[in-house]
Amino acid sequence: MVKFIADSSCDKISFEGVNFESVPLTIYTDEKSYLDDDKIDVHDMLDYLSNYHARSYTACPSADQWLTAFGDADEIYVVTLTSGLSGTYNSACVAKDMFLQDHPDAKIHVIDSLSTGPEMHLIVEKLIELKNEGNSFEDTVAKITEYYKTTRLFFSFFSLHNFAQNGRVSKVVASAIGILNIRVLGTADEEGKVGVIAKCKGEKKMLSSLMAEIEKAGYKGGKFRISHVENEPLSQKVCELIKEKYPNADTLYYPAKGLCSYYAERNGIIIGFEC
Ligand code: X90
Repeated sequence: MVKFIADSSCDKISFEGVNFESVPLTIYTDEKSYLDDDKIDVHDMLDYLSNYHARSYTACPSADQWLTAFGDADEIYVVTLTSGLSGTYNSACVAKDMFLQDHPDAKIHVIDSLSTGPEMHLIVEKLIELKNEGNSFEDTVAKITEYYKTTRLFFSFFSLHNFAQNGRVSKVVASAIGILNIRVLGTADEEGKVGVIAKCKGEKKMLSSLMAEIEKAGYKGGKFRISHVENEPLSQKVCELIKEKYPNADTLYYPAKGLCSYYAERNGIIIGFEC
């Protein structure tokens, strides 16, 4: 049995007709926690956090959570959040070693996306496609390894507060964002960390910088995915701009789940595409 698994930063609970499972991260304050599973109420979490002024943080899945998801599958593909910012990849690798001790004939491949959200979505979509084409485990691993060198991730956020309070970007980088209608345009860099490209004043400036970056990255009209934190209008606008320039582009947008919503914060959008 083939199984596809991603942590919840992939922003998907299911892929239609596919044996897929999402493994949740958790968002915490000292008072409350939100497990990022199919029952999470993201809107409530965002409201709660905007009124909560003490420390909040997140935690990656435990090896046990991964093991439970592996279940009794014998060909397993796992896609994780970047190891540059989270222990998620590491805990999945620990679980893999434990699983193989008990299931020596199983095949399991863990992919460090060096990214998150929509870029992970693209990797899962590609894995499903490769298996549907009848590729062996070995060929699927070889092909997916090439594939995700050609995908990119960008984002536009109004705040980097939660990144800064968790030490995942420096306070200097985060400063001046969150005031005066400034948005930060950034990317997942080569080490799978947050790369800030520009601080843009206003949506128009952000959109023109974003479109320039997408072109510079080598986008040619392939798959284009956006996960957004309660910002459907902006997602729609970006998809329209993409379609104007690349009429055959395969675009899709959808709401982010808990983990990405926590870091991207309200109105943030995260964009993944094929180059
Ligand atoms: O607690 C943990 O182990 C989770 C830490 C997660 C940190 C990163 C989450 C990113 C969420 C923002 C996307 C833009 C930055 C991408 C850089 C790779 C969404």
